[in-house]
Amino acid sequence: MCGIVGAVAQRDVKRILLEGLRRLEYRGYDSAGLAVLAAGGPIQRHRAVGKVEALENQIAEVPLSGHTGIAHTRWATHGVPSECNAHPHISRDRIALVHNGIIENYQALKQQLQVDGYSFSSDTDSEVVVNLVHQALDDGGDLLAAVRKVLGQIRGAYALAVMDRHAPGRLIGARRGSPLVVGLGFDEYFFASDVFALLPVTQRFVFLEEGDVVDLRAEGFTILNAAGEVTERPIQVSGIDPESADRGAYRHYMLKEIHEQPAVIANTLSGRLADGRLSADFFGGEGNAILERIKRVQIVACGTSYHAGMVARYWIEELCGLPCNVEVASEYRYRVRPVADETTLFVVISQSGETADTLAALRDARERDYGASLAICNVPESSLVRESDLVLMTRAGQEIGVASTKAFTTQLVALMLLVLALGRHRGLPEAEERRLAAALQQLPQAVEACLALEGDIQAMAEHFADKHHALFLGRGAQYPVAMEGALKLKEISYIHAEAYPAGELKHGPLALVDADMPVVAVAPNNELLEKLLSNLQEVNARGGELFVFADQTVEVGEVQHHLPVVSVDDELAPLIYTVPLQLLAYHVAVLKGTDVDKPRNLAKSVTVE
Ligand code: HGA
Repeated sequence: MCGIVGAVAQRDVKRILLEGLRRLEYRGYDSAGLAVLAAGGPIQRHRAVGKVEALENQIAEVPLSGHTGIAHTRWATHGVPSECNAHPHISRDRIALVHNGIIENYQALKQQLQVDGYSFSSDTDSEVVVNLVHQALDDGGDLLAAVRKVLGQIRGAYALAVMDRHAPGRLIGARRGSPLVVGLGFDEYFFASDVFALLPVTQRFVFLEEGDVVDLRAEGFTILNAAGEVTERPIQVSGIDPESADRGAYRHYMLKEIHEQPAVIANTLSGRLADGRLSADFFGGEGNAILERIKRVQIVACGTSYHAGMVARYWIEELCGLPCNVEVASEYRYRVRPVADETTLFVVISQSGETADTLAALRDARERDYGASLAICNVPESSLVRESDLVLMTRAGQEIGVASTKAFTTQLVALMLLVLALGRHRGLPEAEERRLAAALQQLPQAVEACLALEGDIQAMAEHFADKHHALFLGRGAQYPVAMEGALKLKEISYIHAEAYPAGELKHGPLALVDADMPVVAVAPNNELLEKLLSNLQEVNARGGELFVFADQTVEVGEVQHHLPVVSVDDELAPLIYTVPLQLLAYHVAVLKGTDVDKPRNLAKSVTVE
């Protein structure tokens, strides 16, 4: 959330900053701004409410250039989205700053700064930082020392970049709790919240660690670690294709990402199965030694990743016989005494690997007596990956749509691979492992078959466009699938949607059912089917309008809308039934005319808690 870009170069940096912002827009899009500096000149700042495009339009006609600059795309935490709350913030025409994160003690600092004569033009927490830097410089010393002093005064989470009118050709960056990378060009250096922002200008990156402060100049950069010592960090070359963010012929990234699922699922499986089983060196010797000791699994995640964890709980318990607990990260991290022991595997799941709550939960867990930590993640360079003992990459490719789709299904694939690995130590019969491995290999085709339902789902969506509420039902491992379907609908169509285990209907939600409450159900052909079908008849009997996605071999009885879904092994049905629900949410949102890829109030990569 909130995207930062900074550049120091021999050439004009305006275009670099704007392209970076466009690539970071998934992190926040309520307002955007940039400030550039040319030697001897004033700080030139422009800010606009709305998307990066609004900022581009604003500066299209303005003569604006500089060799040093910072830019920001905002997801507001403190203060409404408005031009005066947009970053960069400037203190007394001298210091400019962009910030991602939350300054928790900003109120006390603000009061003191006001007493000291500083005025504020925004409601943000960030503005205290820029004024503090100005004050520290006024007290004497140089920009780096001033920023370091201020970092000692603020509490909370930040990635920030600071520019001083009196120091053209220099930026100071710092990170604690929010991501920041350094991009290395030739005689030009950059900051950004992620590598994607900088791919058009460099493939070489340094990933900063917690507490790092960077002095960036056109000739090079210096990193000080949290202890203030000059530190070297490894340079990594990104293998990401700079064009991977292309939407192609698709109307929205979300639709493209839904259709990419067969390919990315195959990618996530690639090289991980051999001779019809999990490949022997899947986690390597050290990983296997860890898994051998595991007697319990604790999964922690947020949002869609949490739903993936909930599905995995059924698998881990049923196939491995291991107790498994799943918890939302923002809850887990503040539990006073979660029960940890060295036979428990602590699993964190996050698409970006920068999700603030999940990362904090991992850091907390590392202080406790867990046996080992495992990250399931889509971004190899992320903090989550770097800080976990074991890693399972999802290989979904860059996901731009804020509503997660391919990241979820590839997380489920990764989790099933984990189940097979755990199962090896837990007596999962070889024949079962082979059956599941074969089913995994069939998945891309099965997902293709679901995608072929799109025309029918598009027609179905018309029944939702004028509704205000919807219910989603599932049983067993399909309950989290129903939750994920409801979340997708909420996120992008703004229709209030709730998910229930179908058996819970009569304990309350049935009271809501009438002709204005569409009820969506997912019905694979398993031992819970008859129970589910009875629940659906309870809806029918009360005049509810049913939309059922059922295994193609199932006779669903009397329901108004029914689409047959390809048969797969029951364990993998959650993956398959997710796809029609994604398409349903997508087409409802398109009919409602919402901004599908950038739904209101949300942003991807939730780096604030
Ligand atoms: N607190 C700052 C930055 C918000 C942020 O990083 N969001 O992800 C603000 O509200 O402007």
